[in-house]
Amino acid sequence: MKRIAVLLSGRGSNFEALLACTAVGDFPGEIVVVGANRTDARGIETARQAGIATFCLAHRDYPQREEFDRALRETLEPYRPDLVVLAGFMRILTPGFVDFYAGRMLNIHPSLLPAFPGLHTHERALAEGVRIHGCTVHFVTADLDHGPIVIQAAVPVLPGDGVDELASRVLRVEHRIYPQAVRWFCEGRLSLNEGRVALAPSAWPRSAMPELVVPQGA
Ligand code: NHR
Ligand code: GAR
Repeated sequence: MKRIAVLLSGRGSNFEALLACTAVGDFPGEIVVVGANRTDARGIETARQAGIATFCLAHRDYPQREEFDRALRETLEPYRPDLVVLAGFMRILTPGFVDFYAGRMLNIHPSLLPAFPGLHTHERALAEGVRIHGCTVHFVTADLDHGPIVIQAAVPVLPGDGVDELASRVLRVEHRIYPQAVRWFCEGRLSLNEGRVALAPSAWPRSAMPELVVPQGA
């Protein structure tokens, strides 16, 4: 069982989607802690109600990014995470922090990278008039939003879309691909080779996958 730490800054719907997946059946990982850089993050309340350990470290209390990141790492380490999941986490992390969790930290970004790194991706996609938009799960590296890509999902941009319509269409596919990527990581199937992600085949023959086993009497 892999130990998962989630970092978020707000609503936490990606955390909720992951929680729903880890809570059922044979998921090979468990969320051991949820942390935020703001005390008012709604995702922290959700985690508390689910009985998960939480912490808030207000980045405003740390004048230097390095100090905040050191405190973040010191707070996370007692939970011995195998994987750090950024789920709507809004602070850029320093190279020291990123290197410490190299190969074991994932982010979901609301665009089809390498298009639209950074913030305000839906506004920028609409302004460019792209017909296809989406989201990307990638390993986090010091190069912001440029780490090795694990999985992407695309959605159409439809006539009449505003930021809210587009953001919610993207969010629905975020909730599907992020738990999938985390599952692959926890199954030990993701590897990094020259900056590219490889997915090893499942150890289970398809016919023996638990969800395909028909119970007696069904
Ligand atoms: N850190 C590193 N080193 N590398 C990445 O790829 C990271 C990262 C930290 C967060 C998420 C990312 C996204 O998916 C992420 C990826 C925040 C900003 C940002 O500009 C940019 C990208 C992402 C997250 N943050 C401002 C800052 O000064 C603060 C903005 C705010 O508080 O609203 O840190 O989009
Ligand atoms: C998601 O759309 C996520 O991709 C995006 O913020 C939203 C968080 O929603 N992430 C970023 O923009 C990172 N800079 P959630 O809190 O409901 O998961």
